[in-house]
Amino acid sequence: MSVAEEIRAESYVGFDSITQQIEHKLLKRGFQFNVIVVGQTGLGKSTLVNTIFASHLIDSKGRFTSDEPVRQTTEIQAVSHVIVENGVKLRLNIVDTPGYGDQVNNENCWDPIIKYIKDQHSAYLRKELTAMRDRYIQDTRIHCCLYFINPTGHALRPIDVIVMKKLSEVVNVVPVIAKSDSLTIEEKDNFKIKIREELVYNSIRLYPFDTDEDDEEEVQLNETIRDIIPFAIVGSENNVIIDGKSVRGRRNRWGVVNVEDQNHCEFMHLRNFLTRTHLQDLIETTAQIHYEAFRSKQLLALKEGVNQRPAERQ
Ligand SMILES: Nc1nc2c(ncn2[C@@H]2O[C@H](COP(=O)(O)OP(=O)(O)OP(=O)(O)O)[C@@H](O)[C@H]2O)c(=O)[nH]1
Ligand SMILES: [Mg+2]
Repeated sequence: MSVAEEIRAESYVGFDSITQQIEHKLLKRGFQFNVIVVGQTGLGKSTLVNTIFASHLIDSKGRFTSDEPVRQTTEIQAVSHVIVENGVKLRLNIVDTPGYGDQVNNENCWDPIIKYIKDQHSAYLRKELTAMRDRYIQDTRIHCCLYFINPTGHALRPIDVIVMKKLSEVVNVVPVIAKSDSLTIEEKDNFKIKIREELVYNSIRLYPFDTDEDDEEEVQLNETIRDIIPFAIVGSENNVIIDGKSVRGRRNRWGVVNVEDQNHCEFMHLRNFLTRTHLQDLIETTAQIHYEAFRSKQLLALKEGVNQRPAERQ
């Protein structure tokens, strides 16, 4: 050993193992990821939840093949599964919501959904503020909201604009074109452009947000995802046989849509986006942007309440 090497060996403190320590701790605890699906009735929200859980993420558990037809969802309902991959544990929670839009008066039909999202923030804040707070707080905050758009091929409906605007104030919103098997390739491409234009026109700020950090990798990643959003998806409750293999799909008179085939729809892009490329970022932005905004507003209101009370008494 040379002298220089000897000195290096002696002065080696070993703090570079911190990454392994963090990793070990995180892996043991696992990750919690919460998604909500929102949109007008009958656009395939419940079907997509089932499709996501069935698409190789999880095997043979839950209601993945059903003989019963899907029923209209009547209440906000969470479905949860733990996925383990190479020793990493992910608890995926998908919240299904009742669709709206079939009432004569659809005003404020989105209120229960906004309330649900805010309630999760409020529950988290309450746990954070208790004197004996847990070292690890169970996280039910919604990290991503999939917003279902009717595949009309024309434009967004006024109700979509209103609801997306409201939602984008409290959660990361990612729009998807529902039942995209009903659009031709050209119609789909034009519809995407139209939707993007309308979002800009109505100043609806959706995920991913521009960061001030100029991390080249992140900028690149967000650019590619912006080119795809809104994801044109297809969901299915049933398996079909293609080339002897059983896959999630929809059989029509003129052929079969394979949900997991990237030439047929963008379901796999959406799944990769959620579970591979943007999982951590969605969790982080929820905490740093949406929850932080909620938290500071609540704490400020609390402080004002305390300051006001003596004055009120006079
Ligand atoms: N063509 C086509 N039909 C679909 C697709 N996804 C779902 N469907 C069908 O659309 C109907 C409604 O699907 P649901 O999943 O119940 O819709 P929902 O959005 O949950 O409806 P609500 O619970 O009322 O809000 C069902 O008959 C599905 O089989 C799709 O991607 N393409
Ligand atoms: Mg439903």
